[in-house]
Amino acid sequence: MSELTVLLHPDPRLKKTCIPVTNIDKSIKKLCLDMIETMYKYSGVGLAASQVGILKRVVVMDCSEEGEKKPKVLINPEIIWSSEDVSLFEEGCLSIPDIREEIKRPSSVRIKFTDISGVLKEDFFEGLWATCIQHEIDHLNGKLFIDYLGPIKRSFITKKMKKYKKEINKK
Ligand code: GNR
Ligand code: NI
Repeated sequence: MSELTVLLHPDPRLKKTCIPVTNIDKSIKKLCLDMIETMYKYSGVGLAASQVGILKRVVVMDCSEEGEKKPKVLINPEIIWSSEDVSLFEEGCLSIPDIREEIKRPSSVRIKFTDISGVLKEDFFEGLWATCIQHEIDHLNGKLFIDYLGPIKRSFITKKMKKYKKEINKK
């Protein structure tokens, strides 16, 4: 397995709509394993393929208790139902390190997706799992959690990130 590089905002690839996976071949399976490794390495609870520069509709997630390790692979995930009630969660993103903001989203969702064996499945998510899958599907559609914030807050974060990227490029 190999660890992948996580793209940092702002990056044009994080704004792109990812394309559906039509064939789960060896390269997709390797991508999933590498994404799981990368997610754990950076202590994330989810990762979308666009965050590692691959513009395909692939998501990995693990919101289980620490030490449990129950990674999920979701290919072409789609929300087929979302609850009327919403909840406020403090979100973070591996592509926007050290920024945390409260975002309002439906509390629970039903998802349709293809698993790593190519089987079409449905699953119900609530709590952090529900927040996370919505955050990841947004990534596949070129949307970041900061896009839910007002323009002033968002441009402040983008400015801070540009500065941060300049700093780490100097090292
Ligand atoms: O690690 C992550 N934590 C998190 C916390 C609240 C809501 C969403 C997330 S996803 C994030 C990892 C990430 O950037 N996934 O795209
Ligand atoms: Ni993210």
